Amino acid sequence: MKSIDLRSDTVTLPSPAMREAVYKAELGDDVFAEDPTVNRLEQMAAERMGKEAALLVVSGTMGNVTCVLTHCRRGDEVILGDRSHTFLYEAGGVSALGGVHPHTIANQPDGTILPDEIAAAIRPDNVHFPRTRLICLENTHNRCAGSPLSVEYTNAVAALAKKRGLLLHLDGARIFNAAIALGVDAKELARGADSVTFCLSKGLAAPVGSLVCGSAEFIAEARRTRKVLGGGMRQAGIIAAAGIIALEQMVDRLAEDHENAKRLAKGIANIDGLSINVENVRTDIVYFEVAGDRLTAQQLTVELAKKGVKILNIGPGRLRAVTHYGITADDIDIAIKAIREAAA
Ligand code: TLP
Repeated sequence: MKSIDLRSDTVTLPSPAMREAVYKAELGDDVFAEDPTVNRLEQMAAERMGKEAALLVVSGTMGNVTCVLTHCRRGDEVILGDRSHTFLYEAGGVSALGGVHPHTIANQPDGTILPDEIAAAIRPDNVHFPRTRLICLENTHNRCAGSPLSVEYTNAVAALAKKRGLLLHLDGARIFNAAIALGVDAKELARGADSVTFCLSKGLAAPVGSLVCGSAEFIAEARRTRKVLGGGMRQAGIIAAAGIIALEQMVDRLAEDHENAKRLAKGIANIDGLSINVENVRTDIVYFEVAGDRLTAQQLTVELAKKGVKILNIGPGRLRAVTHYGITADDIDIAIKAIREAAA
């Protein structure tokens, strides 16, 4: 029985071209900035995001915490969505490691946080308050249906940040999914941000790594933060080699994942006992709910696992499936059939 693992796009395995590139990678000591493969990947990443420089980090979590700690001092405040990955799923790193105070604003169903609410959350200069320093956005927005945030929206928040003397960080873990869904260059989505992170190890299928991108001055400081976090790596070209292939070969194919996600969503919409908003599915992430009390999300995931299909129960009554490299349209049809049987 073939396992169809839809828990996340992080489960992707490296392509044959990546394995070959890893084998052949030219290496050096990256803490001395002497790994030619890392240097090349960082240059490519900066170029892709329209920034001066980039820094390879281990993970998206490390990228976000590196950026927040580089932008903020202890006691500063960051404004971010209440369903953002940085707030929900990064072990409280910005406060645990940086002493940075999170100020959450309700995420709208489309992943935005409203500019008026951001403006209202910015603290006046008063000895009682933390200093507002940074705004964070997430694109695509994982918990909000994998929604892509538009160029116009991002620019509006960037303009607000600039006007109020704040910085903007973009968690672009899946920024290429957003770019493909919107039909724009990823650069345009990153233009207004002072820093942006994107991940190699999600839909782009590399085994490890994320890139932090920004001005040369910011990246020099971020390099120091990365060192503090223990993230100065040595022959990291082993990681970067697969990352280069990810950028060269795996970006355009994300469109296929989006089509498969839509196919899955349409299939789920026809299954009794489940509810889904098909229109919300615009990238590779599919959320759906169990309707009524006949079946729990937990029962559904357990039954599905017996049929070789893995999805995530993210609780109460809510499930997530993510399409990715290695999952075909045929796999989606098999998964739909399994979900129908399990739901029955
Ligand atoms: N997301 C993972 C889990 O942690 C939930 C997933 O399976 O979706 N930003 C965003 C928007 C993310 O979705 C993730 C990972 C990260 C940052 C963190 O990346 P990693 O896992 O590389 O630390």
